Amino acid sequence: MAEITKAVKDKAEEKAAKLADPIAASIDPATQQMIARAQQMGIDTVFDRAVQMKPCNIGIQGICCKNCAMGPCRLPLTKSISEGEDTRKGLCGATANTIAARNFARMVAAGAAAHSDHGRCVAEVFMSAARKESDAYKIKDTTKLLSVAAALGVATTVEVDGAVKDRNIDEIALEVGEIALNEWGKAEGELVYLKRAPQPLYEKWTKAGVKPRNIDREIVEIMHRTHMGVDQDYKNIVKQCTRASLADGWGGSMLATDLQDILFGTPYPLQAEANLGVMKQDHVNIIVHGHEPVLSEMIVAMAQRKEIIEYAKSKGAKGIQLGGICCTANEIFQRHGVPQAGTYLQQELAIITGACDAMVVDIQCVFQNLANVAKCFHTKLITTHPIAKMEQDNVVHIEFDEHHALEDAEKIVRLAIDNFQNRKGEVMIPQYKATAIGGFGVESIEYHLGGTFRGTYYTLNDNIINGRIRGIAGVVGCNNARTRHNEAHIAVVKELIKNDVIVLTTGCNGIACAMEGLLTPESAAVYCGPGLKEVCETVGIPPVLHMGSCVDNSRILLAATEVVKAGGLGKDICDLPAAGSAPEWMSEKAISIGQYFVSSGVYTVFGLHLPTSGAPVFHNYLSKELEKLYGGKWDLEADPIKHAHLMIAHIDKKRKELGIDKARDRVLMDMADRQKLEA
Ligand code: BF8
Repeated sequence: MAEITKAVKDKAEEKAAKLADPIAASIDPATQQMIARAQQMGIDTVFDRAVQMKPCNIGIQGICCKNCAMGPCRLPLTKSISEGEDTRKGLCGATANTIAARNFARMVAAGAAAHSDHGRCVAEVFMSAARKESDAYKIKDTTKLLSVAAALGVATTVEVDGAVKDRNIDEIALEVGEIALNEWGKAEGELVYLKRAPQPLYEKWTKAGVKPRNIDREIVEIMHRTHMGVDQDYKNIVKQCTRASLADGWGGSMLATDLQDILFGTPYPLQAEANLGVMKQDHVNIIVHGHEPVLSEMIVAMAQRKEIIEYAKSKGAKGIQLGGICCTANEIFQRHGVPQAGTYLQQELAIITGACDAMVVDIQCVFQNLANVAKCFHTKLITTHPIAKMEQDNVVHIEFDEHHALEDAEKIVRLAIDNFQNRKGEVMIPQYKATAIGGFGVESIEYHLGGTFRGTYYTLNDNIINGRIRGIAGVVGCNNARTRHNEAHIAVVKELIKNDVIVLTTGCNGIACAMEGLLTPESAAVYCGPGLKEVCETVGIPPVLHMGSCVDNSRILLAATEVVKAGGLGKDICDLPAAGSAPEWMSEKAISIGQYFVSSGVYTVFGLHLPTSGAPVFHNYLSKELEKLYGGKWDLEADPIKHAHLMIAHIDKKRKELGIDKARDRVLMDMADRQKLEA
């Protein structure tokens, strides 16, 4: 007995001694500094936990089935299996393909649910604004309202006595809200926004029978099909993955983006800063973390009020400094220029500065360990969403409701201010931050690269055709503690822009690029190939355009559609010299995004690994066969340089197919040239 106790103790001590090497854990000096500080203070972070706990080698390959109580059934892939006949099966007989496809489908369902439930919450707040039930939320961007109304089939004019007049804005807003909310559960038909896609893509979806009927139904159907003993054909399961993912990209996420823009303003380029160095020692620091701008917008508004700033000063602070983590950071950065304090993997580190007076969280990507870290400091950790609470007793729950949103925001901000004087111990804010320009979207790209005069994507297309811009890449997604923080994000993006590929970024890749200084026009001279550099310098844009949060990947779908419409680059998204990437993905949302990019015609490369590798036939279906249906396909490459070159090779292949593989400039001819031609 004594021996067992000793062994357990030794194991615990050995585990405790195993800490992350800060330099190996992140490329970012601010992150390295905070990991080291946490270790000195005896506080564990995700980086240490990643060293101490290895992932399950079977789960990582997608071949563990725990969908019934006869299992979990684990079907490890051995060398002999991959080379010979695959006879693996679970107790019920489920093959590795069925199991991996079911697991993959459940990831799509969870990801689509997360984005779409976020969208639903925004739609409900939108309705309450349209009904004028809330003082806090108003219809802010009427231009966007009118364009969304048109996309949803809502009339924007009325005929009165034979004359056509503009319809009342409030009436339009109400109808937009009703139609939008109906998209989650309508009994018949298909999602309205599918028709925003290029016609050939819409026809592919029709032919394949994958047009989503309503958002909720497709997610529920995945849960049904993957229940024990239902769908046992991986191809049929993938078909439902496509339906649910399209319900996310062209449904829940797109509605979230549109309605957020109407309520809070469509982003236009603005400047801010990024990284933990944005926190200020002599200010009340409030970190807003999560996803729904419904919450963060109110905190931003409240923190700017004169009486609130005075209150902060009365407590000895010089002011209030807001900062964002995760996609909330992207939301308030793109609309207000609020600094981005950090990526997903930096959430614990913001508290470890000792200067975080409150961390306010809502939904998604929030570590439960924040509560344990907050316990070591004075930080108030405040949950705000009814569906996302924490069990730890040091967490304060202030439930946010659109009917009293400003009161809730005031309570939260005052709590943070009151907490300023409770700071204990030394504050250490890493002195690293970078300037970043964000706020690009479908509308602002049209303005910058097309001009209001033309009002199209003409200039962008022209520069792709003449070869100055080789192609377009959407690089998006998370950080993952199983790989060095930000290393692959930055390496992939730098390799792409070096090769004249313009990058559209969202999510934590957007924050990583901001921290690296890639979101500035000046970075073009340092990192870009000559063609992209010339375009960026002429137009005054960064080579990496920040398009917002993860739900805003819908902006990338619409931007790609605008490029198709502008002409000269094929008839469908799959014809474009374009590719997608998620170098450090980790969340189920990323899988849903990947699937809707692929099903919209985009060649999409993920880093790290995919939960499909244990079922090679299923993996091949995703990485080869889907292209025949939709023009897009999955790929996997962990090495960031090879990853970028897979994308570039695809872009070059598309350029060749379009007949634009040889760079050609438009030639200005004088009379002598013309006479030569005529001769
Ligand atoms: O939705 S990129 S780590 S923050 S999941 Fe999460 Fe991934 Fe960051 Fe936003 Ni998106």
